[in-house]
Amino acid sequence: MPPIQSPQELKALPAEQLPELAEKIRRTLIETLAETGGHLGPNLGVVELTLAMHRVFNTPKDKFVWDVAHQAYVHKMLTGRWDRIGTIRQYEGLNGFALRTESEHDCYGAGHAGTALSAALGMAAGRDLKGDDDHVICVAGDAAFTCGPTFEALNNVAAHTKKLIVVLNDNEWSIDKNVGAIAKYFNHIATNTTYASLHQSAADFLEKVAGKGIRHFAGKVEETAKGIVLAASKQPAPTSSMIFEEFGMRYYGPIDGHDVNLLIKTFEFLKTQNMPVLLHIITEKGRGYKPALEDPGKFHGLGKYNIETGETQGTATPTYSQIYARSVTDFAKADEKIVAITAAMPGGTGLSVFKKELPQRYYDVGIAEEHAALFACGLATQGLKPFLTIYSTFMQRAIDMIIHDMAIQNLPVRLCMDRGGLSGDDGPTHHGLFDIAYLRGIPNLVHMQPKDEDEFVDMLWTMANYEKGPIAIRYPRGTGPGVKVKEQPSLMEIGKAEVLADGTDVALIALGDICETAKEAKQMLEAKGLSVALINARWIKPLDGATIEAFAKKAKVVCTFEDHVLMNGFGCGVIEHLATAGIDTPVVRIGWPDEFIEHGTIPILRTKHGLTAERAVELVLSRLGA
Ligand SMILES: Cc1ncc(C[n+]2csc(CCOP(=O)(O)OP(=O)(O)O)c2C)c(N)n1
Repeated sequence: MPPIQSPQELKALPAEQLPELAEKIRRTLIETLAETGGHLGPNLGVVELTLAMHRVFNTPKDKFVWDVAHQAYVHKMLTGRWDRIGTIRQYEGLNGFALRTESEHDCYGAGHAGTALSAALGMAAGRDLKGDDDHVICVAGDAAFTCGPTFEALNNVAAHTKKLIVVLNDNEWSIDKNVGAIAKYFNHIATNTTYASLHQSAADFLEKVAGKGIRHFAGKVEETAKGIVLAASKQPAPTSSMIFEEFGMRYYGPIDGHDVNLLIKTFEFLKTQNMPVLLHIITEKGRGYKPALEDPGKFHGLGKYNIETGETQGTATPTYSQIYARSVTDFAKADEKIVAITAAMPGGTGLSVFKKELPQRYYDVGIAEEHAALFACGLATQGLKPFLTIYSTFMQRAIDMIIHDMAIQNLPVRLCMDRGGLSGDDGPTHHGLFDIAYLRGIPNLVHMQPKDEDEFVDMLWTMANYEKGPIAIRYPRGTGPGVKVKEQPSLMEIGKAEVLADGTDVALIALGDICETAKEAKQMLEAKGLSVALINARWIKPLDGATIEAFAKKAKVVCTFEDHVLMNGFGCGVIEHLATAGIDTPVVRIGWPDEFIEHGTIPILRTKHGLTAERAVELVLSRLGA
């Protein structure tokens, strides 16, 4: 069977060939992602769903809104991008998420969780206002229902449209096992005997769609449904009127999300409905690939793997996330006030170590960064020492909580921002390039970044012992320069930079791991006969004004380095400080330009956008008029 090039081709395929097509899509994904990496498990889980959606609806007229949109690979393949699926997440290749600029079939971009229902509702309301008749279908995973915005949207659905289809793709997993009361609730629905009556209504509605003879078919539906029911639950039944019904949506399900014909018939029915509907489907994350079924967390998203075994390559030196989790867990063993919080990222942040060794002081709150920040504030009022561990890009969700709750009340919450800097292949939705900008202007807050692994642990130790107010750290994805971490960490002096080399012509001031690039620039400038100072800034806030002033006064040009947007970044802080101090030494800056940076490997993107020693040398020399 040749690749499908468009939704029209898919529609022309005889129905009996759909299972074969599903199999082909799975094989393509498993083989391709073994080379490129990517979100394998979620995509293997939505093959039949996506086929059914494209059989019944007509994109781009009809709108598919994918939550997170990490599960949109199959949709990409069926909408003219099959041949490019091998370029996914690579520089100049397909983006790993839905992207409006990539295809007219991607009506809404994403990357962060919990946005789809609100956006889909807005689209439906807009369509209603315009008097159009297209369908809007929102696909959200069970973990999207741990996000505040999803519930805010649910609260409004019934009031704002009469025509919206929401698919709850329930596989029981977020990246890790899904958490909280809502996960339990979905599990009750899926496992409780009351499902039988729900399937009676499934039979009823299918009869309406397909007419007589469907009872026979409905019997099969019932069987299929029984087949997918998980182990019988001893829990009490959920109240019969589902939570979604209370929100004014008609609930259908749960049905087998891998039965493509059942899905097609169901969508044919749902599109006739004149009220918002929610279809609950049960799917398997990693369906069709044993290693992914055995370890759904790992196969949620990963790098290259061996197809036979599912094995991935580890790193030679520990990553910042691993060092973080090991250190904080060790500190917590000696200090019972330390608690760790993650917003659904125990694997990515490394905190699964803390979970395993100190489960009673570990909190996974779900994909709920705003709540996580407030929860940490509450813990801090109780004299505990919360380590709020959230990627820089996801901390964006919690800005108001950081200002309104944490900083104004000066609560000692430790904000630990993994992936501070370019994230690489995930692209613009995931780059951690804004945290300096959004934290720099907040009073009471301390913010820092280490240049290497050993300094990182010293900083974490300093945070563990800091009680005066909120304190933040950013650290990059992956491994650092490989500096060995000493046995006992040392306390650092807050707001004191490290002078790595003295010099009088040029002062290089670098923040974080990009210090390595500054070192290269130093050597290149020295080779041209210049005297070059190198300062490891360490502190974004408070800035070490005295050291910066002293070196700026001596030098003819200052060059700052940061893995952050230049706009309102670290270098801006240096310029601001020097201007206030009346020092007019020119400042040139290395950092990310005022645009959204595409996806690709970090070295490719740093070279393309000028975060290199060569570019620094060029800027410095042109300022010197050399
Ligand atoms: C705001 C935010 N926090 C965290 C993440 C990281 N993240 C990506 S996908 C995901 C889990 C999604 O689970 P679910 O919606 O159930 O879909 P599934 O992958 O199980 O199909 C998480 C936590 C994110 N994308 N956005």
